[in-house]
Amino acid sequence: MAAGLTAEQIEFFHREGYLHVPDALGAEDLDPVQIELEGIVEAAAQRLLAAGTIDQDYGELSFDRRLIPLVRQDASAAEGINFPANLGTEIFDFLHNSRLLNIVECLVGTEIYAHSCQHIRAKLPATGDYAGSLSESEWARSTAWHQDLGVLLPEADETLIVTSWIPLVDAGELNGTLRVIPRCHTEPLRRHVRPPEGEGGSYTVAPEELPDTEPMTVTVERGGLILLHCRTPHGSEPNRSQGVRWSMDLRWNDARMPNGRPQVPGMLVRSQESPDTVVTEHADWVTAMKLAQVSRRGSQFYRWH
Ligand SMILES: O=C(O)CCC(=O)C(=O)O
Repeated sequence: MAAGLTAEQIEFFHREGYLHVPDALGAEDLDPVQIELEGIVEAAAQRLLAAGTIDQDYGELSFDRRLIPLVRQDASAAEGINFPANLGTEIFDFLHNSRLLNIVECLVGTEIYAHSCQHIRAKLPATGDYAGSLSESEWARSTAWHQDLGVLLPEADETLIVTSWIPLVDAGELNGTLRVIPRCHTEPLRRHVRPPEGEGGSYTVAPEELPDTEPMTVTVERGGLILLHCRTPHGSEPNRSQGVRWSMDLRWNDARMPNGRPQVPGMLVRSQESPDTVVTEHADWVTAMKLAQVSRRGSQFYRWH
């Protein structure tokens, strides 16, 4: 089991702009998060069964299958999975996971802020018919090339924000694992544009600004993770497998630095300087997140016009 990162891994991250860490986490770290997600899917199935929009609850299907027939009949089956709908106690605990934070600390230092730009993704197989407007939502799509700094405000330009991309199932080429363009993170931020009308999605690197460097497809087994520099272009292909590609992308930065998303609170999860201000109460996090959903309305989220 990895305890932090080795000097070689840290050097690789700073040279390449990403790092694959196999066996970073164990079942004891990931299973509670998965069980909580299974509970969210179960609750959605029972709600939709009662509402009559699905024909059965598909409770016999495994974690990587059950959501597919549910969403095919009612796209709202996936609504409770991602932040801020999902503010469960297990994901809260995972944001404080000491194995994960030991790794993160090697890159961002001892004052660790869990950035509010974070996602839990159930990336569904891209083939087949889905109900409602699912084809326009993020669940069945590829993720176009972008730099995470490109979707944050310029106040974060001097901050190292590290993404930890953590699959809950084995992730490879077939189910649309992460792809990265290495060794671009020391260059200026590339211009981002909105995808063409009707394609939906967030800002992406303008096509003429894409680097020539060959992208890498990073295969990660459950328990492994990918660390990404916030200036590393990355994206993913559609999920062409028969199962759901479950993953989390959680971001971290030095809490004393601007994080580029001031409208939504993250939380301090580890600190040597002010340990008393680490958020340890789940209820405090939930309250802050719910308040932010109301108070951020109308504020500017992106640097591009
Ligand atoms: O999970 C994916 O397919 C894309 C993740 C991503 O773009 C990110 O973590 O910024």
